[in-house]
Amino acid sequence: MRAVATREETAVTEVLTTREGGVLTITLNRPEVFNALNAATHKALNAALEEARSDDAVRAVVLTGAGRGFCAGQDLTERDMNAKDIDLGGGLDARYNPLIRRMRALEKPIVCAVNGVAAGAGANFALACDLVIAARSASFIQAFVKIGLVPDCGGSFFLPRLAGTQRAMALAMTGDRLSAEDAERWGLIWKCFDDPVFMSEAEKISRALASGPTRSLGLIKKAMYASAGNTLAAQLDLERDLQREIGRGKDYREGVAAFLEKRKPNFTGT
Ligand code: T3D
Repeated sequence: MRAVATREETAVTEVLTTREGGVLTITLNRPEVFNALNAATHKALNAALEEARSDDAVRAVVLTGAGRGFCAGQDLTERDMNAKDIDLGGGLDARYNPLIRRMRALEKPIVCAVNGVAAGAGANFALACDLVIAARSASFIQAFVKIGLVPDCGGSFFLPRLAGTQRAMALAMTGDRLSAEDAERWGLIWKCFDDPVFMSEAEKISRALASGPTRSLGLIKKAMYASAGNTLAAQLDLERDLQREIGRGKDYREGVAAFLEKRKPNFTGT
């Protein structure tokens, strides 16, 4: 089904969601604090991801930030620094880790459109997405060490795999700012675009994904992420199983028919 392009905006608080055709755009919306994450943001972000999961009309998701920043990580004003026992692990269990798992498990592509600085959990939220693009002026900071913490939200998993141990270590230990151009060069992100065309490029990419074979995109995600913990033998078995499953879908028949008829496929995501 190719959804008719309608523009509909919901929510006016910490997270904005916009629907256009099959694309759900989720915008972190606390621009005055570079979209730092507070409890309300977490709640709204979870709700938006649940909408993306449960609604078949959503076939691609874009995550971006309002204003100059993408996301400055945990809202540091929200923590009670006078508490006798500070248990940051509890917050990760309750809020951050389920979000990262939810993003990775979503069987639809998530494009992260990094519009500005991405720091701390904000940087690692970006890396948890499936395709990461950035405005040329954006940057990535593993800010944790600057406040005496360690990377979380999967940073210590994603970084060494994407950039190699040495670069990952340096980013985490120094908390230095990495430009979008270097992030692209190092393989942390897919591409960066000049600021004036960045959002339109993000729209182009997400529209193309939303008219793609959605189930196949979901299973591509599954295969790629499973490979990190698999042997080649296990991965070959997984690929066989996924191919068996996807080969029974309508989009495969449509893809082959379109190829043979020399026309563009009309994928329905089924
Ligand atoms: O607590 C737990 O649950 C553990 C989990 C932790 C996950 C984490 O994310 S820990 C890491 C937290 N994040 C940071 O440490 C980043 C802090 N922010 C910065 O380093 C800088 O603000 C930026 C590099 C992001 C941007 O720098 P700059 O110079 O362009 O802007 P700025 O002036 O520092 O920030 C603009 C405003 O946003 C400013 O407010 P003001 O002074 O205009 O009223 C600043 O305080 C506010 N802001 C930025 N980041 C945060 C924040 N407010 C609250 N929390 C923030 N994280």
